[in-house]
Amino acid sequence: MKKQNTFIVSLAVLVAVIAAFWLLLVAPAHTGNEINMTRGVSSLAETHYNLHMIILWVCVVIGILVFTAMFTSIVLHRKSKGHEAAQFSHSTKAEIAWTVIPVLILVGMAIPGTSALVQMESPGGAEMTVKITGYQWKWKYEYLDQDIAFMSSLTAESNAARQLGSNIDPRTVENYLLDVDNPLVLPVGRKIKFLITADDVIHAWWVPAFGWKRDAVPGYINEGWVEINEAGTYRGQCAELCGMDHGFMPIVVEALPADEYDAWVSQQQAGNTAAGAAGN
Ligand SMILES: [Cu+2]
Repeated sequence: MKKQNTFIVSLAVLVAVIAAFWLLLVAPAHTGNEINMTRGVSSLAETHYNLHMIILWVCVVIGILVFTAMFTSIVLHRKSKGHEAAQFSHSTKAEIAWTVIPVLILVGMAIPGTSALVQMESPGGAEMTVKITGYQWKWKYEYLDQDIAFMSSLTAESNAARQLGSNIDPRTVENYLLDVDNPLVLPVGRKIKFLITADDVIHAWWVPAFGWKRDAVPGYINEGWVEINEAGTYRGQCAELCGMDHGFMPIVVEALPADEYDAWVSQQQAGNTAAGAAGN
């Protein structure tokens, strides 16, 4: 009988371990749906993902140990089998153990956590700086080293479809409410520093794939940085309730390989010069 009970507990633990592995690592490959946290595309997002995995596995191991002990006690040492509860009321050894062990675990988790925080707040060594200003309800991007500046607002298609009585089915609009007229164009593989502020109320600049968001506060300049690993289009939104049209100020970042980005910069600067000459 005892053997059978041990077998049941071992089986339950094994099933729990397999389920945890499957949900986290195997299921996404089969279903195409990430159950786990998404990986993002920047070096910071990678750091956050790795930190998340370390903490997650610490939690999984603790969970397995605690539940194994609990179910083993419930099943194997139950009263109906003649087991009696211990009568002691104090154990110095147990108290030391359940103080020291959690402290060691917390310190162990704080080390990679602190290093990630320091990395987040270290925009030094950036190769270029972009100033981002939030307005109700659009974004302004200024490339401080390249003399390029433009506004980025919701596309006309999304804007038309969102109006009451427009009779446009939003489902027919591609990237409805997530598309802008002028995306922020950035190079891949270069460290880019952001200076983030706002002109009217508090906004927040957030592109989930970059792994962070930052408030845009009038009168303050917040810093952030990104080093994008993969070319592509990344979307985000204002993440601070900033007013009536808060939901209509999306963010689109076009990440280009460095040479294509340089070509884009030259093209923009040529456009600026031409516009300047026409203005004169
Ligand atoms: Cu906003």
